[in-house]
Amino acid sequence: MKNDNLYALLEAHFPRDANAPCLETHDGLVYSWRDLHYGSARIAGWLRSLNLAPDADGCAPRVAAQVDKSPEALMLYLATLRAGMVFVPLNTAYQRAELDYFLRDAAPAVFVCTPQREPELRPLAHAAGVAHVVTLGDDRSGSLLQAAASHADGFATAPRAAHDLAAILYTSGTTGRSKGAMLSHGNLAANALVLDEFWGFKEEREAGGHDVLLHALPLFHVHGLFVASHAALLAGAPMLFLPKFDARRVMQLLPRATVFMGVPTYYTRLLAEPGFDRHVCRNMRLFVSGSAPLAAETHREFHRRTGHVILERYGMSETLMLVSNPYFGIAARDRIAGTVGVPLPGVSVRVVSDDGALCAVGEIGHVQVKGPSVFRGYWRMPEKTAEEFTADGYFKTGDVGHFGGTGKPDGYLTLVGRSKDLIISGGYNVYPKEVEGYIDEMDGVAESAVIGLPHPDFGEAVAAVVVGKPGATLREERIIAQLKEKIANYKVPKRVFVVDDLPRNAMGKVQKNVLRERYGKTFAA
Ligand code: MLC
Repeated sequence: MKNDNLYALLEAHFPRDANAPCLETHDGLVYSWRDLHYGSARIAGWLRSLNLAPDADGCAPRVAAQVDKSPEALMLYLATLRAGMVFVPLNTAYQRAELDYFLRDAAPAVFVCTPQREPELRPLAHAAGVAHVVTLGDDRSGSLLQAAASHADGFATAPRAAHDLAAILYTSGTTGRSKGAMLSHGNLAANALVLDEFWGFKEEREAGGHDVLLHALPLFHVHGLFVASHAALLAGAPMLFLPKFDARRVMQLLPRATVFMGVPTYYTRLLAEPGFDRHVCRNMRLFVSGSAPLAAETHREFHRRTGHVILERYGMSETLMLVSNPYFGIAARDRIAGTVGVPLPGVSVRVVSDDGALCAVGEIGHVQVKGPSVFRGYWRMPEKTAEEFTADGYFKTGDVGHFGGTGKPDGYLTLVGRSKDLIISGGYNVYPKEVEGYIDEMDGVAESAVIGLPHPDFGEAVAAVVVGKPGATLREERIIAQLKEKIANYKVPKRVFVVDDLPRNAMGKVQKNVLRERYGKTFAA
């Protein structure tokens, strides 16, 4: 019987030569495909040896990880798939309160953290009910690999059905409470396969080409963990694996690569490097941008400097990739700056008005989607899940946009805004409500409004406008310092403005548009 475990699909695509390079690290270590396969087998063997039982509702045990990027971190993900368990990757920037919430909510049986944070996080995890806490450093240190070392190189990948859960990815919530998006083996496989074709990996492979992916994204979100890693694993393409994005390092390695994926900040930082030119990009076939809107100006400047047209695509944690500019036909007219492209094969995208009626071409409305990569719902939040789907099964993305429009082909989708109050900073989503909650509970604070302001590096940056209680003296540095202790650094406002009152409309609602206008030039280049 066919095994729909995602690992079985990936493994079937590994190159015949198991000694070929699969991962090369920043310090020159080379891992072969055999190393990846054996390494993940040993960790999977350890996971299985724990004899973990599924939950009462049949859900497989979760493995949560907050670890730095390394080949072993990728092995841990693959091992979790192989063992038939559910992977819960956590941003390394998350602080105690955030982790406490995720661990209680996902209720993992295993939590993997860095050796550095173990003294702080082990008690937190145990208090949250996690039975097994192990560590993994980015230099092959830690108790996870020690425990895995005695397990066999071989591991029979657990049989899984396509609808079985493979991963839970936390996305910040509009209400301030994060939600876990449940992705199945089938969701991940469908998306990986469609991108393999749509972005030319398959054709390249069949033509005897040799793709090399320069992987600079973090491993705890959809973009780096799924889109980029799956593309390379399915293509049998080696990855130049950087621990984090560093423009100079990327420039040094680009001549050895054929594919690069990043958030817009990566592209603006590369363009800021004087030596970044056609010569550096001479062997590249594809640059992909996503997770945040790519400025049309960056798109054009990149083309001018390198001769390459960035391929912008659109997706989210709940849906994986949905819409993409075309790969085939690489003329600038096919990849249109400011649009996210056309729906991927098998994905249905519609734009509807407030009352649910289909919008005409060029008319702005809510973007809704359906397809094989759309998630199964939010972890243990059936009401929230029901709210976010229409009666006919479309997921409400929260993005606002239109098809076609002036000078654009009818099938191309352009995003113009969001119906939810959301900031995207350097490719990370920040919900103002969550940050406001932390500010409002500080001593002396009466109320706050958190907004996104244009930022030359991060696209948008978080800022807060805060009103003090009568007699209280609030200081910007103090508020920022207090927030840094509580929430991930990318959510912390880069500026805090203390004011006497917030502008409100006739209904008493804070007018964030007025604040965005007032402070709009704060981060001007
Ligand atoms: C870091 N900082 C950020 C930030 N990243 N602040 C705002 N927004 C961000 N994204 C903080 C740092 O902690 C530091 O704070 C200060 O800003 C400057 O740090 P830096 O050294 O410049 O940051 P750096 O480490 O270089 O990180 C920036 C970055 C990184 C852009 C390289 O954020 C990044 O890799 N982003 C990619 C995010 C991503 O993978 N998104 C995909 C989501 S999946 P201080 O105060 O300590 O100085 C998804 C679905 C889809 O959305 O469709 O893809």
